[in-house]
Amino acid sequence: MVLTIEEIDAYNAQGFVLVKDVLNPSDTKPVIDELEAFIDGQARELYDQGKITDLCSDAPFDVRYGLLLKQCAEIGKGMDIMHMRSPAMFTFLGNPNFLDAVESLVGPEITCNPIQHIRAKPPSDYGSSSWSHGVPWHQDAAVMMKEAENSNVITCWLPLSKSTIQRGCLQVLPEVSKMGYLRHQKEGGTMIVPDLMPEIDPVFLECDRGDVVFISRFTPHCSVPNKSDYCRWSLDLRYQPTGQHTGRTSNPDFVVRSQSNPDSVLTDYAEWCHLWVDAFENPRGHSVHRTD
Ligand SMILES: O=C(O)CCC(=O)C(=O)O
Repeated sequence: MVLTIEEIDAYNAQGFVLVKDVLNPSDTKPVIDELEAFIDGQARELYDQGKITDLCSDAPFDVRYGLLLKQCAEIGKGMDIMHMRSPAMFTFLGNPNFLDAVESLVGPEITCNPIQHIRAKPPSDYGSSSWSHGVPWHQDAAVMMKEAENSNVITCWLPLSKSTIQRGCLQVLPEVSKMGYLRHQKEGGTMIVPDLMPEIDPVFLECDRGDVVFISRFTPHCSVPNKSDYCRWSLDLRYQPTGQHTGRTSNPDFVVRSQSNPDSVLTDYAEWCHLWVDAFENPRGHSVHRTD
């Protein structure tokens, strides 16, 4: 779905835009099915090892992960895009419906930036899972090398289940992207130096599966712990014009759409897996956060 002129203008003015119903349920269903199968596999292994006693097989997608986490923190081990390297995820990264929206902000030559995550954000008092306690205020320009400061990397944040204030939805500071990069510190997790935090009221981006939040690399955003009984599931993916610096040279980027050179588009799933395995087995390049 292409964005309207109003949505593009809103993105340019505010540094973010929340677009409703970009995706159909059929766009994300294969990814959710894969996640459910992954969790089921992990749960069965932990059950066989005596580390959990209840498989919670009947619990829905936005409940089961939390119930399993309560029993064993190992449930989420390896659950991210680059480690799972699952076929439906690879297909989704090039989903034409989604890329039509991305093209509205990035142009027709599109590269998938390697900074990308699956986030399961379970109820924060159910145990420790990497994202359950939220993330501090930061700009995504700070999780990239400074060489990428001028790259038009756009964060696409997609809920796979309801994302509400109670579930710790994304918060953004509007219109701050115009200030460019703000200094970040390492203490407390990569975060904007507290004295430099603009005094602006945050916007809470409540949204649901099918919606997409587009955020500029200079838009401060954060999320707080999930206080509900449900798991907030999301993907955060990044896309950029082909040829610009990715800010993460240790990890593989690839072309997902090209008018000028259609043959450059990576459609080979095995090759995508190979690129990640090679990056892990033969480390090179840089993966640094831009903190003082
Ligand atoms: O999903 C969240 O809670 C935070 C996401 C985030 O910080 C990001 O995508 O850069």
